[in-house]
Amino acid sequence: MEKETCTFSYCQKPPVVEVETDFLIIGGGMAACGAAFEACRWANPKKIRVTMVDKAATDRSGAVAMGLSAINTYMGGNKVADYVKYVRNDLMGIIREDLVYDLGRHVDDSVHLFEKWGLPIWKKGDDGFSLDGFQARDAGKPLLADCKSDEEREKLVVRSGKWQIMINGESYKVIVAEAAKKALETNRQATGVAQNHFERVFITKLLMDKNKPNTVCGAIGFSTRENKAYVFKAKAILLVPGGCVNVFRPRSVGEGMGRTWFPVWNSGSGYAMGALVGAELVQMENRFVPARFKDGYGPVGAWFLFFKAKATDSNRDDYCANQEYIAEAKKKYGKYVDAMGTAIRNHFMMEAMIRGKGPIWMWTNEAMANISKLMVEKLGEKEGMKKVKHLEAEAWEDFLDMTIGQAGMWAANNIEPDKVPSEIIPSEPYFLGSHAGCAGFWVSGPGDIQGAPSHWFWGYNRMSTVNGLFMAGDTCGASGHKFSSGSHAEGRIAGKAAIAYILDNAGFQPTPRENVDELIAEMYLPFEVYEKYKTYTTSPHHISVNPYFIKPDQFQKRLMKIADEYFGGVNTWFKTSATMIEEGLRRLQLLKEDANRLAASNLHELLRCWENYHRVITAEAHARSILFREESRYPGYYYRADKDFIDDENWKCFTIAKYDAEKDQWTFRKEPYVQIFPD
Ligand code: SFD
Ligand code: AMP
Repeated sequence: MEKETCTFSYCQKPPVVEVETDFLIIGGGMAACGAAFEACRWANPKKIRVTMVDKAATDRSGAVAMGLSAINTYMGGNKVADYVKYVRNDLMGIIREDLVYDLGRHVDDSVHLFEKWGLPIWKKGDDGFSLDGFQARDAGKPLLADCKSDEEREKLVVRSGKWQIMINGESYKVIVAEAAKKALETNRQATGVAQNHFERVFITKLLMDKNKPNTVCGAIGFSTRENKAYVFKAKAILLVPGGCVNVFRPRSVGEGMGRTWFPVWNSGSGYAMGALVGAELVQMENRFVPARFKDGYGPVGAWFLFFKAKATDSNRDDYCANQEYIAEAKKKYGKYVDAMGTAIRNHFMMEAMIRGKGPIWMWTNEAMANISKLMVEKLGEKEGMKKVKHLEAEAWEDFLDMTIGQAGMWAANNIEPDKVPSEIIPSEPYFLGSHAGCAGFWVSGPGDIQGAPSHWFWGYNRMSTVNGLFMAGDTCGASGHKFSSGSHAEGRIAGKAAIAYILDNAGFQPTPRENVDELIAEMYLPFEVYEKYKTYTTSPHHISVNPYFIKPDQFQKRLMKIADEYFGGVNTWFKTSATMIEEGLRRLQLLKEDANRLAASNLHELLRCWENYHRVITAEAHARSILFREESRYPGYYYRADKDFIDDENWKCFTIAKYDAEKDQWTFRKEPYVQIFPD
């Protein structure tokens, strides 16, 4: 089919807003807010301009939009080196220990700030029972920042697990965003710029510099509310648009489509935009398959760890303790089975289901009964039951704070979690670098961790292999288990390093190599295609068959079908093979070609077109990385059915992927893994 170009012959040319800044933050989530807060502190005295651009409204954007009920990374009285070991175990032995240690030593400061900014954090009462954040405040419990030692803090917080603490987190994101916005406002006043926070502007591509090789110098995007294109010029960029959802067909189809665990608006922009300018990716074969309450996607962590609920197969057996499954798994995956990390737990859950022992039940009712018994024993009937009622409310709030849909599902299905168990299941795969996954970019480490190879540090912490392009949160690879607090802390680390980079390159004049007008025309191509061909169908306003274009919804379904069936989605119990991936890649190539015929009838669809374009690149990076790595490193997340084993001898290494956009070619290399902290 002939290639389409946009000459604005059919659609209207948008006015172009040019923004000159120094440090551009792409995204408005946890990492972005951390970066804005930290960068402005260093930038303001030097009159360095900081700008944040978010596709949504920052108060409720990103993964924390609905809120959360736990902060999953808080060191407190724990040792940072133990945190590194925990992350290494959970991520099947391959992590950048320098990055993880660096994050661990900084994360608590972000948590202390959250509390100062107004986030209610649960505390232990004088009777040893937990107080929620408001009760703790009313009881005069001190702020964590005001405690004298980590030991004192450790005694105060309510741990759900070793690393997690409980919060009243409905307004978590609003609180974190407020601090970021305030910081940006101080920067606006210090530098005198008219505007430095742009909401509802979707970034589509990064710009590379004409004069300095391999150096980023800006980004382009469009407003999702008005007919306006944006060109940002910047000396350094932090690329933090989160992870990627909806590459794989979700379990929720039909009327449930759109319901997922990770947020649908994290659409792979980071992975794609970084890849397109040649930044090296790492561990893109990794995906996260979270075990979740079925259909509502409610997270299970608080139920497992805090309420101490047990999960079993339908015979009431603990599938993680099944000796037959363990023996079989050990033959293939060796010592990694003993760690019983998140992926391996999934593996055993599926072993049970495949043998006809599904559904898998989480015994929420028994957990609540146990808690009631304990409370009544300790406090007597009246006081005990009062505490139980409060905890029951927390159990509901766990989801009202975080995954409202789950509370809706329970209500709609007549499920009272204190009376009946609920079904859990491994959901569809997601790409992320901040939760129990480690997809992302290969970045420079902090440079001061003894034992880290010297070539893992190239001057600026969290800078990718493209000069001036920094990563954090979901986009910083090989270093998961950051969660919300760690993503914020990592944004701060990267933000500070980016300001140092700007100061060191003070004379740098960002000059885009590309013809920006052409890029804007390309950005609006889906409008041009739509306007040009809309009369070729009798129902142009419907998602209908048109011989000349493909609507984003249809495109997304095709992508999901390819990913699900060929790259190991729920359809095949996450199993794929070299030959399946090769066929999937052939189909993906055709889809990439058809991306030239994506059509948008309004701004919302234009957003959908670009999200899907970003998803396709992310999907390709993923599939090719699985193909390159000739083993099954993450059983429970994915299996190479033709190489269903872990092969430490050949594959205890990082997988580094690089894309050459001009040639449309991917290259791969191995980078040796280095253990820095002892077992
Ligand atoms: O229960 C563009 N997470 C949890 N973390 C915890 O600490 N505790 C929990 O309890 C957690 N759980 C949980 C979590 C997430 C979700 C969705 C649920 C439950 C239901 C994980 C954290 O939330 C996550 O690790 C961090 O938020 C990651 O931070 P970051 O900054 O990497 O991503 P983001 O916050 O999603 O922000 C992305 C931003 O980018 C914007 N954006 N902007 C411009 N142009 C584009 N092209 C863009 N594309 C995206 C977004 O709008 C957003 O602002 S539990 O499961 O364990
Ligand atoms: P989740 O709610 O499943 O996202 O998990 C939140 C946190 O609890 C993460 O740090 C998980 O690694 C941890 N977690 C969840 N389930 C378990 C479990 N069964 N055993 C140990 N840790 C868990």
